[in-house]
Amino acid sequence: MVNFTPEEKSLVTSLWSKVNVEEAGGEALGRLLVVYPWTQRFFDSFGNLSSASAIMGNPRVKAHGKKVLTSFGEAVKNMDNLKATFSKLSELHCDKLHVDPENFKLLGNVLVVVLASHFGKEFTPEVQAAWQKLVAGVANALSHKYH
Ligand code: HNI
Repeated sequence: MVNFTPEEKSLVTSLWSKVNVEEAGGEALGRLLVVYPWTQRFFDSFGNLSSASAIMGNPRVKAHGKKVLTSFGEAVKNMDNLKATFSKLSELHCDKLHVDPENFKLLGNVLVVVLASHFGKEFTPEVQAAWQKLVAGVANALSHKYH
C-alpha cells in the first residue's frame, strides 16, 4: 500500500496537467514494445511491429497508448484509492488478457523515461520520486486481482 504526502501529490498533479496524453501515451506504449519486444505478443493484431520506426509510427499503437495513459490519469485523480480504482482493470488484464503483471512495472518505468525526456530540467529528482511511487502503486493495483 502506498501513501502519498501532500507534496508528492502536488508534484504529480502539477506535472500531469502539462502532459500531452496522446503524444506521451503513444510514445510510452511504443517504447515498451521496442525496448521489451516480448510485450509485442499481446498486440499481434495491431499490424506492423517489425521495426522501431514501424512501431512508433503504428496508428493502433498510438491509439492504444492514448487509451492506456488516459486510464492512467485515473490514478492521478485517485492517489489515495488506487486498488479500488484499478480493480476492474486488474480483473480484465488477468482473466481476459493474461498480461503478466511484471509488464505493468516495465510500462511504468518507460512512462517515467518518457516524462523525463519531455520535461527535461522540470523533471527534478523530487518529481521523479513522486512519479516512481505512483507508477509502482498503479502496477501494484493492477496486479491485485491476479490469482
Ligand atoms: Ni492494458 C486494454 C489500461 C498496461 C495489455 N488496458 C486496456 C484498456 C485499458 C488499459 C483502459 C482497455 C480496456 C477495455 O477495453 O475495457 N493497461 C492499462 C493501464 C496500464 C496497462 C492503466 C498500466 C499503466 N496493458 C498494460 C500492459 C500490457 C497491456 C503493460 C501488455 C504488455 N491492455 C493490454 C491489452 C489490451 C489492454 C492486450 C487489449 C487491447 C485490445 O484492444 O485488443
